[in-house]
Amino acid sequence: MKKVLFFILFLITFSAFSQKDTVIHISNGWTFSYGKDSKQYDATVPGSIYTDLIKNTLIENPFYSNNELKVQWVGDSAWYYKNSLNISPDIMLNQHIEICFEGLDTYAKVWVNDTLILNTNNMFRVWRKDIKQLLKAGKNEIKIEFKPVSEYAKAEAAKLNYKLSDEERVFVRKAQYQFGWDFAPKLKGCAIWRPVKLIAWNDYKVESVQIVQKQITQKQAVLAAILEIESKSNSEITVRISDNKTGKVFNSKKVLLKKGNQKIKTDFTIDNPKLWWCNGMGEPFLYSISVRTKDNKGQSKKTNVSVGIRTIELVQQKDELGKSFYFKLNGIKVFAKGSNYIPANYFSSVNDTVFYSRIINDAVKSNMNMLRVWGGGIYEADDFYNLCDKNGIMVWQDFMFACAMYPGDKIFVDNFKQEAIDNVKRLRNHPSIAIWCGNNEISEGWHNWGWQKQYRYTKEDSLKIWNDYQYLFDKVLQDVITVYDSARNYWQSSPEIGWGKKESLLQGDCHYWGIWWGNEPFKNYNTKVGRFMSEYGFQGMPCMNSIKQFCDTSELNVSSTTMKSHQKHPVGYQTIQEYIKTEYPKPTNFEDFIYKSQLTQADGIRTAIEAHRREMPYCMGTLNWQMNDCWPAVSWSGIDYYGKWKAMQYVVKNAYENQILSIIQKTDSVFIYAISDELTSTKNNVLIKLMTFDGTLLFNKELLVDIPAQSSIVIFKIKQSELINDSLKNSVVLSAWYKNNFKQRRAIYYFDKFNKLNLNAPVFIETNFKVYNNEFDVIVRANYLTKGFCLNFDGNEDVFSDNYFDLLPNEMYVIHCKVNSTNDEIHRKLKYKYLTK
Ligand code: BMA
Repeated sequence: MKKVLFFILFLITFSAFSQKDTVIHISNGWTFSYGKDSKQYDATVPGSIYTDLIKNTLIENPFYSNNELKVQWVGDSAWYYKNSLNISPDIMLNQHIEICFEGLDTYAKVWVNDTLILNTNNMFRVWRKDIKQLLKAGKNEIKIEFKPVSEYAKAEAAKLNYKLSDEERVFVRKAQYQFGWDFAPKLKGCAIWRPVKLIAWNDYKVESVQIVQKQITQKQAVLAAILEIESKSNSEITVRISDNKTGKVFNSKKVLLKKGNQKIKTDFTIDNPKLWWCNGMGEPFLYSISVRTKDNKGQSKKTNVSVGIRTIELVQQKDELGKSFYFKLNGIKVFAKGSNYIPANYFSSVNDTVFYSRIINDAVKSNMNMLRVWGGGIYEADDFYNLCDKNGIMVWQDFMFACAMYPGDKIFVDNFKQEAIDNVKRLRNHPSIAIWCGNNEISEGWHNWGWQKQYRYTKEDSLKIWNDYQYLFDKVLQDVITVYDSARNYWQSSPEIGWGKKESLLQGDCHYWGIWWGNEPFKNYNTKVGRFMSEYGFQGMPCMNSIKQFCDTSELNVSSTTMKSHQKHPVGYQTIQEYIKTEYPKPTNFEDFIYKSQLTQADGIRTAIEAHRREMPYCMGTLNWQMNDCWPAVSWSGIDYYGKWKAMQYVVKNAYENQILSIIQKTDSVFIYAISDELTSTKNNVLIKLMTFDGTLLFNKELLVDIPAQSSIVIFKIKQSELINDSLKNSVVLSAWYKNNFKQRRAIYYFDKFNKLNLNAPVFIETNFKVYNNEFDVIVRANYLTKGFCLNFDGNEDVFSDNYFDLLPNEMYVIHCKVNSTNDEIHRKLKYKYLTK
């Protein structure tokens, strides 16, 4: 009897608990049209006007050829979207029915049953409206009109008596790269780019849940759940915090709600907390915390939050050289290794998840622990940060401003303030977010790029523009962070100081563009090392297979219309060619140009990363520009739009291993460094060899070295004259590797530029295969030093564990390939190339 009673009680409690807000996704049934009454076409929501036009075969794909030019009219036109909402009588019983647009890009008017409910002006904001009074049971109509952004930008520009920028983008709160960037086309269309929902609720609404970490020790984490609640009356609710995995209730308490908006705080503790660590330092452990409210009517509302318990702080301490700039995770210094990340897909929508998984997976594979979400892009969707949380990728999060001065009028500032609030509230529970940063390269631009002269500002103009800047980033944004996410670090602008100034290497973060933009040689990376290198980069071509996806075979050369339109840097090809020339023989054809551009890019990035890591702890971070592409293009990326790795990405992966060796020549001596990000000291045997290119051993040494935790030390130093005489300079190779770590690519050093090396073609190159479990190993060996060895399987170069490496004479090198293939197929499809004179 007792059991039955318990069961009935359980059922009642359960059904009572299951009453909650009703959320209806409005994703099906959308259509769009060009003119108000013209023909309707199927639309995908979330999506964008460009992707809708492509799907309906109304325009050609703007990523192909130079179609970008043919579709500019899309961004200059008005577009209309509509849908009908079928509301059931049940839903109408709710006291409130709210429509929520998580992203409207950008100037949209929204009508429900012919009543105008919204007039939007910011792609990054969430737009909500209670529309209960406008709805009826049955069919309802929703209509959206998007106006082109230029109209608004022009009107805003005309209000100022000085020119802020040549670009209209500064007036429009829309992803800045969509107005054209040096890696992106100009396609400034409109979009319902994030989900549209109806939320039906009664009595009270939980607007947001924030989990605050108050104190963390090994024994206990003291946390608080802060619920932002809008209540329609005075009432009582119970707040219960529990662990979704174990069911453990951390706290349950009754609270009185007052009519109106309020914050409810519930403290709770987790004993012996498992901490969240970044990739390479430990497990990124996540708790799944349930925050549930229940009122006297039995109505319950639940929010799940993934919580990573950790402390993360930005440490800036004065020292004898300047000021440190590094992150401490759970009290331990972290050397940040990563990349700058731009939108994964030009036309962002929730479908980005596929792109996100691939990119975060690549970040982990590349031994990264940090990505910087760059300020000319977008605040990414929740899935991006969920994946970063899960995989231990820390995020440097810019706000969406880049490379220009912005308006300071009240409407603009208030609009941005709400954008900042929306996004900070949405993202603040993610343990991966390490820092909020105000903008990309505005402070640097203002002080160094000559805008004041270019736009002929008077003293007053300059003062006004700079004051507006300071107000936006030092006051408005700083206040938003203080109120909504006070525990997180805030940094006004990346970088703090421009790369032309020597102070940029002494404090703050640094974007070093002396190489590429300043045409300096790669060797300058060795000396231009700041405290935290948040940008530096060099372009490399995408691989041939990728290029063929957007370029007709008749146009496979850098002067073709298509190849020119997919290179957005004004002197991009020229710069690549100049740098290739300094190290390599002139490319013989387009394919050879692709190959040598990739090797050149890889050389540069390797030089930079190793230099940054050698200078640890002076330098505590290296984020190359850039991880990915938002469309198929020639750019600084290591991974192209289709996910194909360039040579650079292999270098990045190897150079970001926790332990590496690095060889460098300073004046008359050669230094070998051991660099370790391990949290404990290690003992390693290091082998050092000097060989002629045909394999004659000239010098051989084995060292047993103690490498302290998180350090960079010189383990071997020798005068060049003791190692070789000048006549051997161009025919020997010095190498060093950890004896017990074959995974680790060895450090290789040449005493001359590649085009001066005395290279002969190897007489033989052997390739053997070992096939097992749908994968195979390739074992290669050459009798002569072979540079830039590059394998491809059926045209794909990025299916291997390593590629684009140098083969030491007679060395057996094993490369793993994750392709299911037979011996026979491998024989036919496995090809390789290497550098020849
Ligand atoms: C960096 C970025 C971008 C730009 C890139 C390459 O400084 O912040 O603005 O695309 O350089 O030029």
